[in-house]
Amino acid sequence: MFLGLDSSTQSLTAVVIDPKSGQITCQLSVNFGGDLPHYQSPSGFIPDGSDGEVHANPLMWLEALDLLLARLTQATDLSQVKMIAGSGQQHGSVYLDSSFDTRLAALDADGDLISQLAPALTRATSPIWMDTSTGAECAEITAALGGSAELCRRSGSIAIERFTGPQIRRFYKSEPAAYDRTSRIHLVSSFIASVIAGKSAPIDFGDGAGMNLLNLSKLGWDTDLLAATAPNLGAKLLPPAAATTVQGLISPYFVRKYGFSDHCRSALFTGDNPASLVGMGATTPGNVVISLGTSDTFFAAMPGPKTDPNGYGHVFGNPAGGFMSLICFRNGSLAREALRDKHGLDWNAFDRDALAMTRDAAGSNLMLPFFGPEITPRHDFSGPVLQGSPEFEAGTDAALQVRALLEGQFLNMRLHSQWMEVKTERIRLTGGAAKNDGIAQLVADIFQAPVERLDVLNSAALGAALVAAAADGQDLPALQDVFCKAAAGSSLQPDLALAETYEYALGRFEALLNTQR
Ligand code: XUL
Repeated sequence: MFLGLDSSTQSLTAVVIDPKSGQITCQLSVNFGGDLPHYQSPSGFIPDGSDGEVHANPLMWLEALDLLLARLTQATDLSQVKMIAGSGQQHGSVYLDSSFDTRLAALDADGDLISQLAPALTRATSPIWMDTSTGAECAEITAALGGSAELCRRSGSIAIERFTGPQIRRFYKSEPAAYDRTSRIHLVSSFIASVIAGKSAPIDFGDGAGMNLLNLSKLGWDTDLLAATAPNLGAKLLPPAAATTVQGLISPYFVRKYGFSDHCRSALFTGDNPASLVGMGATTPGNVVISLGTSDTFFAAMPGPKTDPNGYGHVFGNPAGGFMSLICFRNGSLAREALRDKHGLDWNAFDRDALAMTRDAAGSNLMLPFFGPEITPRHDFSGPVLQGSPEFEAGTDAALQVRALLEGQFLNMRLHSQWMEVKTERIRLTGGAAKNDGIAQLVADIFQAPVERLDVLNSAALGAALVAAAADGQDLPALQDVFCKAAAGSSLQPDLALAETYEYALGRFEALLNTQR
């Protein structure tokens, strides 16, 4: 059996898989807000930070680990687990002094993790991916590198506020003495991996690429980026490595306390998005995952480290080898909800009926589907921009606006993923709105590729369990065929007759977008 752990923003989740039976044998979560209310972080972070700061208490993640494993012992026989791997919310960072590794090596199973590891923290709280406080630091790092294009070419992304490098720089500038006392900086993923392994674990290429510090073509820390970020930073990071690198036996703490076998080993942990790519069975180029949530995300495997010349998309390491893109669209379900509420519709009338009623109008009316500022493309929209028939523009026909909004969202995705130069052969659709057949068919038609939907609940934790199995020598594609199957009857083929319609609409959409810049 293999255990995958995902330390996300709101919860810590375990998925246990048994490749022999092809079954997920156990899934359990600890919810930070609900299970650990004393951290006063109802949504997994400390509310009301100033200046765009969003931090979480790393001790909460450790306490969740003890609690989750205690619960797992009631649900499954942990002595059967051969390998553990995991994932974490990306970009978040943990700052530790030189006692961290000695404390890890000496963990006493009669005590708990928080009391034994808390003294090693040089920063009481960890900035996480929701933090937007580092605008000045992003500008400084960009200037030191001679511009955004060079930074993006090297690291896979322009300087991004939530990325770890700018966050480290802000810490160095605001608390230089604490920065000096820091001997090890971990991501959320490598922090938990270190605790499991009983020694500091390297950051993997998947999560490491979310730091504005990793040189993608060299797969090592970039000396110029390190120097532009903070002094002596290279010494605080272990050399990065592939997610499937085995760390050796897990810490005796977990063997004694939770009944793991003393042969159980651990692999590296990666970011939650790279792990989801594995858990969605999409690690081969040509596969795309579209997740429809508060924000929509598009991620896909890529063979080489190609980067987005516009700097909207990010490039991370793919745990199965090669690279992956991640493109976020802020106006996801928030825009869908705004239009639904504007016309007083319910979800059925919105997704299903409106699309069915307007099939003949495919591609004819255009909407730039942005109800507020967008990041892809980066622009301060204050509302959607409409171009089409009078009844569409006036909003007297709500169904036409619904179709144009949804078409606009997926045309925008298609447009802003072209830089990858990977032909979309299959789309795996996930997230709340994915259940709707009308939306799924629209995605198939606009991308002209088959769409499948998966029943996977915890794609990152499942992906981590699959990485654990791969690190133990099992064949990842074969495992993905078993564990990442499309839900029965969920697959939809594109309507080939609409290929030209949407090709033409794509050009007009781009032209309309260009009028806004
Ligand atoms: C990715 C990002 C988020 C976090 C969420 O760049 O910031 O998806 O990984 O956990």
